Amino acid sequence: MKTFAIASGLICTTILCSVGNPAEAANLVINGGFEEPGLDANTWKYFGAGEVPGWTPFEGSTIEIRNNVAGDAYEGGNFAELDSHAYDKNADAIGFFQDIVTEIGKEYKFSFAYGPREQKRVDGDNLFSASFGSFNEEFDAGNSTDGWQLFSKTITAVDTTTRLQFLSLGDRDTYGANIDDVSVVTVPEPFSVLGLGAVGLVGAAGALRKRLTA
Ligand SMILES: [Ca+2]
Ligand SMILES: [Ca+2]
Ligand SMILES: [Ca+2]
Repeated sequence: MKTFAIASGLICTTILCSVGNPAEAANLVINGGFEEPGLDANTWKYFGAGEVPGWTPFEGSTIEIRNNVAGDAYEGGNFAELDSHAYDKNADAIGFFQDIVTEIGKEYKFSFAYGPREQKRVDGDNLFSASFGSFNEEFDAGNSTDGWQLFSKTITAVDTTTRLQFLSLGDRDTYGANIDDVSVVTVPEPFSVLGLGAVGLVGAAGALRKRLTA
């Protein structure tokens, strides 16, 4: 009876482990939390192309990164403000992107945290869009007193490179939504989950046999 309980525990642990850990899969987004470049506490700066690891501003845009100033980071010390600073107000798009290497037909969980700019000046300051591959959605990060919100969506890749992008919408007044903790992780396929479960069952059965024959 005790041996059976131990074996059952092994099975459950193995299955739970294989099902419950997708969040621990490697983040395919480089610098998803905007922790690079490092900033002194309570300071902010804006950056051009090639200055922020992983991220590229759209032509005419910059990438503004703030370290716990006009809002606290959701993760780490830094976050990005989409309606950045010192950009070309006539640019086609204000925002930034990152191209992710993906596998056609494979599922990916795309997630990020978003929040409103403190001291926002007009309604619509915190509007933005997020897209990843075929997914594209507009968001309103709310009012200046609202906190961080989390969003996640599973998408199936249709290309070997999938663009992840955030665009600032609404007034171009340098005040807009904040983004942090951007993540893209592979979703385990049902087959591999079952496969891992089967490995666990085989291992548990082996442990049970060993106990019974010892
Ligand atoms: Ca961060
Ligand atoms: Ca700004
Ligand atoms: Ca704005």
